[in-house]
Amino acid sequence: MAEVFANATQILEPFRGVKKVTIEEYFTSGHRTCQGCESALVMKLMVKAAGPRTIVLGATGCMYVANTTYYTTPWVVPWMHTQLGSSGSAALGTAAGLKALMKKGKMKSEPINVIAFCGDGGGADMGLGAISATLTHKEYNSLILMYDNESYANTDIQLSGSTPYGANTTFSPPGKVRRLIHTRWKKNTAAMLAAGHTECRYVGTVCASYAVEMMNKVRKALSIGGPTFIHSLDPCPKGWDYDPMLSHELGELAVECGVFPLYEVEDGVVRHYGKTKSIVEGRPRKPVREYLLKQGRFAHFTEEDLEYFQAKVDQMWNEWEIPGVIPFKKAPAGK
Ligand SMILES: Cc1ncc(C[n+]2csc(CCOP(=O)(O)OP(=O)(O)O)c2C)c(N)n1
Ligand code: SF4
Ligand SMILES: [Mg+2]
Repeated sequence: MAEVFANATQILEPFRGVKKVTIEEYFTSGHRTCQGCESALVMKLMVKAAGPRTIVLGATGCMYVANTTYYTTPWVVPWMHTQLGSSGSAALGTAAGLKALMKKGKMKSEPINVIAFCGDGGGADMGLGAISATLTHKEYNSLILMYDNESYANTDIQLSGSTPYGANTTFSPPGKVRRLIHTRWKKNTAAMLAAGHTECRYVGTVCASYAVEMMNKVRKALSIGGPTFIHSLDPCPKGWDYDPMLSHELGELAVECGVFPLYEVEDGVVRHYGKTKSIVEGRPRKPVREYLLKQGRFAHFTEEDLEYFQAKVDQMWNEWEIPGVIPFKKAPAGK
């Protein structure tokens, strides 16, 4: 009788420094993403961290379209496209399918990583419900990675729930009568998913500018068991309108200015990482203007807009219950 597939995951120890990172690549040449595309780097690091016994499922978006030109693909591991809002369903269905096949003895019983990625449009907006459902099914191991380039980039940079306040997109072009068309604050997606799914064992935020940390979070998410979620902030030269050589620097600045905090929530415990941790411990944040004014999508910002943006970011660090993560506060006693 076939061995019954339990909830075993691969043992993926963290890479202890850049020199220990494995050299094999599972996302190679054969894609046609823009020069300086940070999301392509995220794909490469994500699957390098996961290793060869991995299935990758990808929702519609730049990382599907630009990576699957007819007759060519950069994916070395098995890869499948799924509908724009379906990264959650694809992750859960694939994990459940593998488990059933192994249980019936129709395939060898072994831990196989299941990773489903989605963009911010596919994850923070359209696919949020399916991701939420998947994060409650603790008997199936999978990782959903949301690569956040802060727009519906593939269809020419429409604004999403992840687009920053005031940014110029094809749906929010600044005009003479109204300078700012997009005046909603960006969703706090990772923390929302962590707070709302108390049995999900791992939620983390990453940025490929901090590559080893990013890969180690992927390895932890795949090893811990059950469904997990990672939110990656990805500078996008086309949508953010900057010189492609600045991608790495902009990722660093997003963290150093406190716009994008790096943290994880593991079994209900929040841990800040790297420069975010230093900020929590008192290191001054860089002014957000250093980050915003390097990007053409904020070129119309006035001093007043920059001050508003700075004040909102200050609030995250000075007033939130858990800095940069959880905004709720308890009402004072008796109120
Ligand atoms: C249901 C559905 N609506 C619209 C589209 C058209 N569409 C394809 S890719 C895309 C943008 C997706 O944005 P995001 O998830 O942020 O990924 P990105 O393109 O930014 O990588 C859209 C709207 C689609 N494929 N399916
Ligand atoms: S539009 Fe942005 S996310 Fe899409 S391929 Fe170009 S750089 Fe990458
Ligand atoms: Mg996007």
